Amino acid sequence: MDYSSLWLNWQPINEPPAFMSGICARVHSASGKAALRELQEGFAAMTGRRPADTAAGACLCITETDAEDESYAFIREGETLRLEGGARGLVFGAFDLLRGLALGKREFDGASAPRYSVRMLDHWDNMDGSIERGYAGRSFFFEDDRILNGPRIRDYARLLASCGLNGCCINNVNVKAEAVRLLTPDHWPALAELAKTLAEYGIKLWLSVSFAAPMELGGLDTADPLDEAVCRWWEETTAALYKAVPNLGGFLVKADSEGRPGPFTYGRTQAEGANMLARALAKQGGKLLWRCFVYNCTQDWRDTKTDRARAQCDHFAPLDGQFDDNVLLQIKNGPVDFQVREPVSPLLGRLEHTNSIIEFQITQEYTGQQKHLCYLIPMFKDILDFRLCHRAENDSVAETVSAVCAVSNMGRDYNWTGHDLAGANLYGFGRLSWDPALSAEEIAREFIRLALGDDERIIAEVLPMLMRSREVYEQYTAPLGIGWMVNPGHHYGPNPDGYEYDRWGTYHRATNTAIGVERGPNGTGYTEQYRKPLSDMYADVASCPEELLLFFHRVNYDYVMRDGRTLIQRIYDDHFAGYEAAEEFAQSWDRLEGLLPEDLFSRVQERFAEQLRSAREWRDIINSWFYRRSGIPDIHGRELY
Ligand code: GCV
Repeated sequence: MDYSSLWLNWQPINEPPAFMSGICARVHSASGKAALRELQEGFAAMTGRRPADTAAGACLCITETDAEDESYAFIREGETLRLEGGARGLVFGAFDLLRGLALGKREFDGASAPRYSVRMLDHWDNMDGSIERGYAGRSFFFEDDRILNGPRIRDYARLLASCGLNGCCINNVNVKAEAVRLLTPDHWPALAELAKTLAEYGIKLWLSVSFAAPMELGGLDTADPLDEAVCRWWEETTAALYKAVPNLGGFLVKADSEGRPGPFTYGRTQAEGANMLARALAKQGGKLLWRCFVYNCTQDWRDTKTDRARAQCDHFAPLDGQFDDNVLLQIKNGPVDFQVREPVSPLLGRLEHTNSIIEFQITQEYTGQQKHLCYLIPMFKDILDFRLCHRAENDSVAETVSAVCAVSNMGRDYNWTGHDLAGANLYGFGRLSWDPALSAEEIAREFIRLALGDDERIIAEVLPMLMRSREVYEQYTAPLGIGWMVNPGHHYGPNPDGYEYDRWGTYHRATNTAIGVERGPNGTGYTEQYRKPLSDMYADVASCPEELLLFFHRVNYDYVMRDGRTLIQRIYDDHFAGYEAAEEFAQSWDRLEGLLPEDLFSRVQERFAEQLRSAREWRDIINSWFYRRSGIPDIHGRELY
């Protein structure tokens, strides 16, 4: 096989329970049969014996019910275990059972259902096979403007289902070139085949579409959402598409964002644009995911009134309640763009009557591009647990959103995710999407044991590394929520002024005495977009969480932090400490030589070497840049250039 099986690499287990000796199956659908096949093959790998096809004696009985949802239940009957669920439920249940067995669990009982009904990966794949912000090789969905299918797609579906996901949007939200034509019958037979492969494992196919498609494909001279011919074109196209590809989840749209077409061109609101498409989809039982990443990306750096962080709330909060039920507003976890540290998007707490889907990014665009180790699940947990204060209780992000998605980190590389340990982000996102109450550490431990090896020595090295990795990455890159400071375009490596004189609205506005944008009531007023008491907490520099100090406030370099250090000293200290921690990671990994497959060991070893090189570069460039700006030396006399 020319790709790894990640966490689906079942190994022999100790003391297999009696029910593993046989399987009695009452399944009829393709998904029910897929679940059965997974169990047969999984049991065989774990016990060394193919389970008997039997109803007698201790066995596993799987029964497919008519339930449409994704829930399943384990019921114990003496030495026999029953697994019951609808077609899709059985798939998730089968993987849950296999995972449990592989992790040493022997007793199975009770029901399980996912927290969200939409749990998906967004791929930014282009039909020429390239991937926008892809760090794991080319697309496995597309090549040469064609749709691919086959064993790798089937294994992709298995991977998604086995960690709890149930959907994927296969093409880039920047819908260009051939991808516009996914809405033409030319591509539907291949889409239908792909949808079928995915559906076997309970995965729904979604498509990104261009808001201007009626003009690009339909020969109309407008894409105005209130134009009758435009509405008709979408309705007819959507109906025909669903006829050809019945299992479609719906559409994902990036409109009026970074040059993409949208309703603003016609003086229409985001709600008018979204509802028009949603109505075409509603007739087919489809949903519309409408992205809120709408901001002015041509801001002049001299314009200090416009604040990109405010944009999404400014555009969407006033429209709360105006979106149809099958619209989910897709909101990035932070107000700007997937930086290593951002506050939670205030828009999440401003929608009382509108469905929302939170968008995470597991492709590591700004977090080391799968060359650096950065386990993102602790950060996702913090975000999901964050209380938005829009109601007295049940006000966490996890309890507020109706769905979750993440920008995929997968590609055609042998290990799927570029860095072998980046598989933990994929696995972890899936596990959280099913059950946001799981802890980041539990998930990391599972991933290590399933994907790397069930050996205490491996866990002892890798677990602390994963758990610290985000904080370490944060320490040696842009400090305390200021963000950016990366090379423009590809976004890898340090460049403190890289975006400063550009048009993207991501300024730090550093002078020789201070840095940061003031976002309190006397500044851009961004803090006011939060509910109280959050708005007050963020507005006051004294109560603002220090890790976000430079996101919210403009601060002098000699500002004294809570522990008595100056801001500048904190920046120097973090950068030296972050680099040292990266060194420890590389040494820790080296101790695993001989305990892991040689190819995996050396692939990751190479990544750590690059992480170290890059961390050193970050440390030196950031520290020296702050030193030259401020003229303040390091109190410990370490080398600044
Ligand atoms: C798909 C950032 C990325 C873009 C991405 C955009 C988005 O700006 O750099 O590559 O485009 O976000 O989320 O739409």
